[in-house]
Amino acid sequence: MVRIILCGILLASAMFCFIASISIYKKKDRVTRYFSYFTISLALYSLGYAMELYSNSLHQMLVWNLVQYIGLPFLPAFWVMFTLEYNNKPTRFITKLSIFLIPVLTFIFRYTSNLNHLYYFSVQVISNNYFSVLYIEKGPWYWVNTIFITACFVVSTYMYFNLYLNSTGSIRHQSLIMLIAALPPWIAVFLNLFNLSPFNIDYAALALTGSVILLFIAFLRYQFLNIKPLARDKIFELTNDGIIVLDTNYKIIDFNPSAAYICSLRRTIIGQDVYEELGDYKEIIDSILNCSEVQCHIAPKGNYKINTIKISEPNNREVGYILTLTDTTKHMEIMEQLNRLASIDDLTGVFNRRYFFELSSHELEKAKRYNHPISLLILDLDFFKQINDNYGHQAGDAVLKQVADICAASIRSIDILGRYGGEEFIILFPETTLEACRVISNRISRNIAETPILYEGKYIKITASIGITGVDALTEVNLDCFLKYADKALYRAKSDGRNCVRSLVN
Ligand code: GH3
Ligand code: MG
Ligand code: MG
Repeated sequence: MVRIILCGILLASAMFCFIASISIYKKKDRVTRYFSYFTISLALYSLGYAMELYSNSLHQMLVWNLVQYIGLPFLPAFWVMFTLEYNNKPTRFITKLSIFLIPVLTFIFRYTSNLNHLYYFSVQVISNNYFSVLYIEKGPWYWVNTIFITACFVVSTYMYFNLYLNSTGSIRHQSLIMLIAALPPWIAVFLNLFNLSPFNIDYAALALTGSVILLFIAFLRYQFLNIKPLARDKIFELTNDGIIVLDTNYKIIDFNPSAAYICSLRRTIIGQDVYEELGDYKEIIDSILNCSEVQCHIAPKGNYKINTIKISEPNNREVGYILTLTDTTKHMEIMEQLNRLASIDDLTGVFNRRYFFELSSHELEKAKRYNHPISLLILDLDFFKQINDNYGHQAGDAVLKQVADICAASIRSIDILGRYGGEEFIILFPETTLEACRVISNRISRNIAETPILYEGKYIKITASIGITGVDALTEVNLDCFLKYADKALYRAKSDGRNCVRSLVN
């Protein structure tokens, strides 16, 4: 009875291994292929061993023993190859050859054992209450093979242990399962080595089937033997982007170290509601609710772009959400710097013409919408060409800078100052009537005339002519018209002898 049960288990194992091997062989990657070869070798080994135990005569037993040895010698080699591939350590042809050298010789020596007695020295049948088993006097190559098997399992177990120690997250979980799967063969090796096996039976086939079942389940559940999920996990662990995974009930399933850093998360929040745990980050919640991209500042870490995307299965069934947090602090700083550079006149530090027009159009729109007064000034330095001619171009530059500073110091923060042309400046005064503008313009004119500019030990005197225009309430939004009037007023100031302010009403 015990014999039938044991043979039945072994046959069932063989059957399982055959089916497992065939079902995973379709996958093209090398890891799966080696696992498949390992499994088919184990199937042959289990089948041969089951039938050997079931046989009664020495002849029958030896025939089935030969069937075992179609698979058995290659098991450790396929196991090592599988482990190497799983650990992403591809082997060269010469390494493969040396790994398979001993198995091939074991196969040959087993099949020629009667002639050279290298593998089995002698074989006889012994019986206990339950079984007839082969009693083998081992030949020298048997020990070589035993050492080889042990070495293969030591190397594999070591590699899984190493992977387990050096990995994090789900790679660590996976490598733990691989480590556990590498352990059952040790029990068999141990029992065989010290002749401790109950009923003198070799339990290796059963132990290895245990490993295969574990690996096969892992394979089905996690696509275990595929390098892709491992690579994806690595990216998840190492990327600077924060990633938070939610299920459809908005419970936190997982997050990576970057997300932990950005939002100061602890592992204890896994399984908790995201609204409770991240409720303080209003923008993050907005992004989740609308499945959209938002910008937010997370103090003191910086500025982040937050995006939520749905995860769906191939049949479009929604299974959760991925929240990504991308650091945009540097990007924003550079953009700000670029904007500033694009809007400022290098020499004088005031707005350039293009940016002045952009801001001014906006202000004119506002003035029209709220029916508010607004005024404009154009300032042209008098006889500036002579400054260049008398003191040099660089002196002229220094004068332009100084005049820009005087203008800037004479106006309010809401006024917009720009460089209109070579030695012309322009100022838009929101919320300012023409009369108020005239007062400010006179002050600016006076300040320029009364502030001689020191350049290389010499004082340079300069005056400006100013044309202004303005309205108490804007009816028509037209910057061009405004400019035309101010320009005409300026022309009048020039023809009235310069160093004065003239106005023209719109
Ligand atoms: P007016 O009183 O009629 O305005 O006489 P003006 O000499 O100021 O007028 P004009 O337009 O003839 O000369 C302007 C001069 O400004 C000519 C040009 O060389 C000088 N200029 C324009 N841009 C710059 C600049 O960036 N730096 C310097 N140093 N000079 C400049
Ligand atoms: Mg000019
Ligand atoms: Mg001039």
